[in-house]
Amino acid sequence: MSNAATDNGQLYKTACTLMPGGVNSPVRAFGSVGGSPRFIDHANGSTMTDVEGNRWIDYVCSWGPLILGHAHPAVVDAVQQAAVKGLSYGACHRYEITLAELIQKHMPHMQMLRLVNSGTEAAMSAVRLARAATGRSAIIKFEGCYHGHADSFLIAAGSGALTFGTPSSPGVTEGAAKDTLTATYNDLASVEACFKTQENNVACVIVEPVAANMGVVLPNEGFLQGLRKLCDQYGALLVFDEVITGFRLGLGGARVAFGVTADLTVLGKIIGGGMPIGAYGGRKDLMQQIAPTGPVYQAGTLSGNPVACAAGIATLSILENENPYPKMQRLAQMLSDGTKQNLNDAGIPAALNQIASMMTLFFGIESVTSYAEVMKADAKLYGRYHAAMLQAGVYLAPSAFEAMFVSAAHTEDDIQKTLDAQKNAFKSIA
Ligand code: HOZ
Repeated sequence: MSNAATDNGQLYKTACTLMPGGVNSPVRAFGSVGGSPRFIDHANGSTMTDVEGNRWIDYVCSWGPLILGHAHPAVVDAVQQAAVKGLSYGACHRYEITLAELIQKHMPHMQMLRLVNSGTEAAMSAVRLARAATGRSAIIKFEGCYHGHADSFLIAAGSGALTFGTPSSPGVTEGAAKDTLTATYNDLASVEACFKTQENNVACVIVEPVAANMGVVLPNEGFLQGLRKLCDQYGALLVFDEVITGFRLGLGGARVAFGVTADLTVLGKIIGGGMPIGAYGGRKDLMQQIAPTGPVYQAGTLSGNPVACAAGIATLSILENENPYPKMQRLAQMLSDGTKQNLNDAGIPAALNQIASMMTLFFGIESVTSYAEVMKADAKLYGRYHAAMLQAGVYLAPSAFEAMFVSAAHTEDDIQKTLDAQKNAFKSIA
């Protein structure tokens, strides 16, 4: 049977006959960095091992959910215990209440929330609610920000859409495109200009408080506060997409990190501890407009799945009880300081954007605070760097426009090994 193959090349060949590009999500393909994807056999702590026995220190961490590392024993145990009690009920259960309470404890502005199956679903539902609540149809999003693959977000989108050169995807209707206004991240004047084009018709501004899908780009001082003000001035809702930043910047997310409170917040990734999940929530008066208390329809067979909730509860409980944030911050700092030193030694110009345990290295440019600067980064050089690091036992995102994550399972030894590998990688690409 082909799926018993222990050869990456053979598996990729078979996968390509079955799935577009051999993958189930474009960002997993190695097209933009050269080469072909590795097929993972197992993963544990900070490492992943492929079917050929190659082992890597992993900084993708499943694109963010694995803040505790791969297969954390307490999370696996919680999943096993939940699974034997039933994989899905399509009915109410206690796990969903416990998870909602845990989220709300740290994000009290999510006065009510709804659990769904992915970040895409959560973002698309939050925007539907914003439109219904305001009676307006347009939304403002930012170039290079990614909110999942619903039609209205695939305009100037980040992540795989940017990596593979289709930031505005075919298949999105003119109507959907017309209702999505795009502004420039960190540029409040561009947001105000969008508001002015459709003065009384903007339902919401949706933003990643720290952009992380065009690589990590930090909000300038006052940017998020400025968005809050503009939304209030023009009667629009502010939606924070915290699918990546939620429980990554700290337990309280962007509200605590930046002191700005959104009307609606979108979560995913970490709150499911590696199982499929998403959530959206916010002001009670808004959330009560969701069916069945209100007329705004949104539903899901597997929403609030008990096994996913159990993984999320275990993950958030560990984050709360063990507080690994200072450790992750220290390791991320060690990685970022060491990387800057290595870049300097190799004479490679680059910008390194870091916040908490997430970062992105942009080659060929000194500083990156905007989408325009992201687009000036040397993605080809990143491809060569990626290949050299993969060869040396470090698994980085196969795209120049993604975040790299340090988890609580990474160790000082992992970081030192990474920096040693990087020294040689930089020499080979300089
Ligand atoms: N936000 C993730 C990457 N930036 C999405 C992962 C995916 O598209 O598979």
